[in-house]
Amino acid sequence: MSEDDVPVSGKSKDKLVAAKQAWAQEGRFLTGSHSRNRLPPGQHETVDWPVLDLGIQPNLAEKDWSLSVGGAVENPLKWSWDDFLAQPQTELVSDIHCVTTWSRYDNTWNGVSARHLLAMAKPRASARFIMFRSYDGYTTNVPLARFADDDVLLAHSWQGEKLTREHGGPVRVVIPKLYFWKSAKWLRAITFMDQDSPGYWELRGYHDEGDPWTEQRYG
Ligand SMILES: Nc1nc2c(c(=O)[nH]1)N[C@H]1C(S)=C(S)[C@@H](COP(=O)(O)O)O[C@H]1N2
Ligand SMILES: [Mo]
Repeated sequence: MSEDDVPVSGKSKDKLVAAKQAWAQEGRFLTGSHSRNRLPPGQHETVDWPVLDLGIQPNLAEKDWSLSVGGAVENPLKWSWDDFLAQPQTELVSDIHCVTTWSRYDNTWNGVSARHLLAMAKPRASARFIMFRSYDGYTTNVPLARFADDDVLLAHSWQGEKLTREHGGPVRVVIPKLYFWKSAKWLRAITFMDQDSPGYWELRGYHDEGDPWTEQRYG
């Protein structure tokens, strides 16, 4: 009996091999709480939530906060805190992937979906990119298609509590499918643009798009 003469053969053996290969790729049956392919390459899971910013943490009372939406849109907006809370509210759960290699699973966010903001502001057909501007002077750019994803929101709460000042309260952006530097804290304005333009980290060697799944860390 040769090595190849195992009890399964032909088509059924091929199927078994294909299935086992797929399990390996998705980390099936791992005893950890998450399958391996939940973690992008080069990342590790953390349970705490690190704080990363430029060292300025604006201290904004809700009454002093507003969001301006302009540029290539049919309907420019300016929302006060009360206006923001009067928009339809949404809850989304997602993972954070920071370019400094930590990932944090299962963050519950509450706020206003990007889809709703787009429906209200009505970007012109020419709009392809957006720039976020924050109260600390930070900026970051994303393709409009990334902002239009169904898991993107402007969040005021995390795990059922108001966002703290250090994590970007009153309102921050959350774009789960990009590295977390794209998720602007202390959001002040959103500008729709026909042409791309780099933000703070994009001007300093970081990738223009920042997809963690293809390790778009540096530009
Ligand atoms: N306004 C503003 N937003 C920002 C930053 C910043 O310095 N200013 N840092 C970015 C970076 S590099 C990361 S990793 C995340 C960190 O968010 P956290 O401090 O809530 O973890 O915010 C992003 N958004
Ligand atoms: Mo970051």
